Amino acid sequence: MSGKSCFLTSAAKGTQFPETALPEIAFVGRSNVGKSSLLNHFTQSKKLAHVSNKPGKTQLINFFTFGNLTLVDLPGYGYANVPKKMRDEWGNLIQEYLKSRKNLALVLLLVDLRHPPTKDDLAFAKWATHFKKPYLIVFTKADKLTPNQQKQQAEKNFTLLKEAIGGTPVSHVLYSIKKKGARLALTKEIEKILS
Ligand SMILES: Nc1nc2c(ncn2[C@@H]2O[C@H](COP(=O)(O)OP(=O)(O)OP(=O)(O)O)[C@@H](O)[C@H]2O)c(=O)[nH]1
Ligand SMILES: [Mg+2]
Repeated sequence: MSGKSCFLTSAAKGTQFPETALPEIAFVGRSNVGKSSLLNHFTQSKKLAHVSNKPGKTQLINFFTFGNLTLVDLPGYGYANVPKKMRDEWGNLIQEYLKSRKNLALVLLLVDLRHPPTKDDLAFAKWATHFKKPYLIVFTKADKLTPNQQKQQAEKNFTLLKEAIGGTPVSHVLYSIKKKGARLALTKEIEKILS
């Protein structure tokens, strides 16, 4: 998976979603899990999406073109001290997105490998099954654990997520923006699902 990447547009509501013909892959997960970082690393472009130490950096839906794909950076959920109104707006926007994008081919659900999935991760994983789109769990920040810990954590976290999802088939892959091999492993999984 390669090609030129460029920013397409930002959307705060459905009417601002761009009309595109390419297969689309969305990145979703709690705030600070590494969505924007993964997008940059995966497309090998350092400044495509904004990365921040401050959770909640990405508040809009951002669309990018990458080769013959559209990649979509969705705003993160579950950061602390968010007023209910904002949480509801987030839910409505994501719902509108997941419902309306005809070319949406895959949802990547990012979960921090180091910690058990949060209440919000589990709730989202379950909710996402309603939209009947293929999705893939990506465990991020793998470099922060030893190879042994990575294996153990991935098994534990994946079991919890699968329990939340019920019978919907889903697979998982590990990712780290510090490891070159991560891109290849994710590319292979994506190609399997899109083929
Ligand atoms: N060590 C390590 N740090 C990472 C990795 N991925 C992301 N980070 C760090 O995690 C922090 C958050 O990354 P972002 O990519 O901004 O996270 P996000 O999910 O886009 O956050 P929001 O836009 O707030 O939803 C940054 O400090 C990144 O450098 C990784 O694979 N390894
Ligand atoms: Mg972001």
